[in-house]
Amino acid sequence: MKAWNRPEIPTLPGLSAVPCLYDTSTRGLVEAHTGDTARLYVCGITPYDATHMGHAATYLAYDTLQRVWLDAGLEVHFAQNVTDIDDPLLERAAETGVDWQELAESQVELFRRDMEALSILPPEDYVAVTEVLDEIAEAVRRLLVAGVAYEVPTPESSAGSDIYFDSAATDGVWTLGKISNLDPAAMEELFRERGGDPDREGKRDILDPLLWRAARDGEPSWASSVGAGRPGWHIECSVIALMELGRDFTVQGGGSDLIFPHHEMSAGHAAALSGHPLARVYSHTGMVAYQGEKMSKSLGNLVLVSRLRSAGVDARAIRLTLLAHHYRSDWEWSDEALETAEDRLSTWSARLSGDADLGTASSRETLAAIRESLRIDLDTPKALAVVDSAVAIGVDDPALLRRAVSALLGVDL
Ligand code: 5CA
Ligand code: ZN
Repeated sequence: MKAWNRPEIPTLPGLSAVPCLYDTSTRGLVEAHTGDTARLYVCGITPYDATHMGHAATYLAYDTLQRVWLDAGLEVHFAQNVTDIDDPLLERAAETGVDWQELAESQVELFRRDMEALSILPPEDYVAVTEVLDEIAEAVRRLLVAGVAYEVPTPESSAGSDIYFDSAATDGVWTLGKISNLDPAAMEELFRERGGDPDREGKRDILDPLLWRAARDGEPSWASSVGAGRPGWHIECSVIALMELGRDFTVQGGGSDLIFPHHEMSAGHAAALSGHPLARVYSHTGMVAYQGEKMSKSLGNLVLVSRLRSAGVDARAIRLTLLAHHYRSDWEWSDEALETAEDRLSTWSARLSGDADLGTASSRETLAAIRESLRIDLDTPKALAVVDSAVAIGVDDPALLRRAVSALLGVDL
C-alpha cells in the first residue's frame, strides 16, 4: 500500500552515536543496534477515529528514533501494518452504517495526511492485513503442522474450526511472560480487556490467543489453506514483520497498551515460526490522556490532529507539544501545553531566522548536546531545553542550529 511523502532531512556535520532504548522485556536500556541497517516495526492503526494525539505521540517517538539512527549513519528499514480487518473496525462500520472497507480506506487516507503534516517519516513497507491474507493463513497452517496450534470447534455448526495458539507449547526462545513480565492474574485481566476470549470453551489455556477465525454468517471471510475465515490480531503483525524485516530485527514498537497480549503473543508466534526472537528491543510509549482518562476510541475523548489543523493550529506546534513529553511517560493533553509549544515555536523561529542577531552560544556544542539527549532513550524534553537555553543566549551559527532542529526534531523553522 502507498504510504505518504517523505520529509526532507538535512545532513549535519559529524555523527551521533547509536541510541539506547528502554526494553520492556529485559527492563533496562539496550543499545538499539543490529548492524548497518536498523530494522523497525511499529504497529499501525486500526483505521477508525484516526489520528488522535495518542497515535501521533506514538508514531512521533519512532520517528525520532529513526532520525537518530540516520544521524548515526545507519540505514533504516521501517515497516508498519494497517489492521484493516478486525472486530472493532467491523463493529464501528456496522454502528455507523458505513461499509467497513470504505471506513478503513478513508481513515487511512486521513492518517496519511496527518502523518505528512507532522513530518513523520513514512514506512518503506506499509502493509494492510487484507493484502497478506494468504501469507498469514500459510503461517497458521505451519503452526498447526508444528503442533503449536490447535483447532477448536465453533459453536455454529456451519463454520469450520477456529484455530488457537498453544502458548505453552513453545520453549527456549519465547515463553509466556517473556516480553511483558506479567503474572498470570494480570495477564488474564488484560487479555479480557484487550480483545482476548478467556472464557471460550475448548481452549487448552484461557490465555491462548486466536490465530484464525472460521467464517461466520454476516462477517467478511476469505478462502485459505486453513479454511475460510479471517486472521486473529497478533499473527498479522508477526507475519508482516517477519516478511518485511526478517527475524530478530532491531526494534518492535507501539504504545504500552500493546505490551500484553499483543506484543507478547506476536513475539510468541514469531518465535514458533522462525525459531528466533522477533526483535532485539521491545519498546513501548506511554499513554496520552485527555479529560482524566487514556485517550481512546472506546471512550471517545479524542483530540484529533486533523481537527486542530483545520482550526488553524500549526502542525509544528503539535509536534513540539508532543516532543515536550518523554515518550515513555503517561501524560495528559491540554490547551496550555499547546500554547507553550506555540510560544516556543515563535521564539525559536524569531531567534534562529536568517537575520537573527548572532550570540555567544556555540551551535556546534548545542548540536552535540541535542544528540546526547536523544541518544539516551530519546529524551526529547531535554533536547528542547537545550535549544531553549541556546536560543535565549543567542547562537553563533543560527543556520546550523536550524538544520539540527529540522533533522533531529523534525521542525522546519
Ligand atoms: N492496530 C493496532 C495495532 S496492530 C492498534 O493498536 N491500533 S490503534 O489504532 O488502536 O493504535 C495505533 C497505535 O497508537 C498503537 O501503537 C497504540 O499503542 C497507540 N495508541 C493508541 N492510543 C494511544 C494513547 N492514548 N496514547 C499513546 N499511544 C496510543
Ligand atoms: Zn500490531
